[in-house]
Amino acid sequence: MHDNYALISVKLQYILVYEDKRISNKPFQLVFTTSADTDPITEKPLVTYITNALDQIVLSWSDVPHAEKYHIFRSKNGEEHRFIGTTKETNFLDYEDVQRGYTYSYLVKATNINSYILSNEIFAEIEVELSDAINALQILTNTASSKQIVNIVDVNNDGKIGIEEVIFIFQKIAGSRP
Ligand SMILES: [Ca+2]
Repeated sequence: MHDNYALISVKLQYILVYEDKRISNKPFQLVFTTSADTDPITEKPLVTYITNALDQIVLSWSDVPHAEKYHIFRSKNGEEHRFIGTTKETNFLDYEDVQRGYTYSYLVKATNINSYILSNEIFAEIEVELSDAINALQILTNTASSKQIVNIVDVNNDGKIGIEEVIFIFQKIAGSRP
C-alpha cells in the first residue's frame, strides 16, 4: 500500500512538472517514505504540563517507542475534545485562545502507520488571581489604561468583561467554585 502511494505521487509530480514545461531543465525530486516504523505502539504517552508567564500551556510527554507523530486534542471547559495540532516532538505549546479561569483537558495520540494509542487525560488551568478581578473592575468602570489586557474566561460569552466575570473571579479565589 505504501509503495502504491509513492508511485501515484511520483506519477502525479511527473505530470504536473511536464505540463508546466519545466521538465527539460529541472529534474523533479522523488520522495520516498520507506523508513516508516510499522511496529505496533503499545505504550501510552504519559503527559504532564506547566504554565508559563505568558499564559501559555506547555505540554510534554514520554517518548513512545515506534511512534512517528503525536496528535494533540483539547477540550475547553468540558466541551468535546478537538484536534489542535501534530508534532514529531514530545512537547507542544498551546497558546491559542488560552484564558485564565478555564479548565482545559488534553489528550495526546501517539501514531504510526499501523497503530495508535491515546495518552492519559491531563487537566490544565491557569488560575485567576486577585489582580485579574481588579483589572476586570477597572475595565468595567472605565478606569483601566488602554494597555491593560485581561486574558480571563468570558463567563457568559458576550465578548466583553462584565460583572459576571468579576463575580466568577471572586468565587474562584474564594474557592466556592471548582
Ligand atoms: Ca462576559
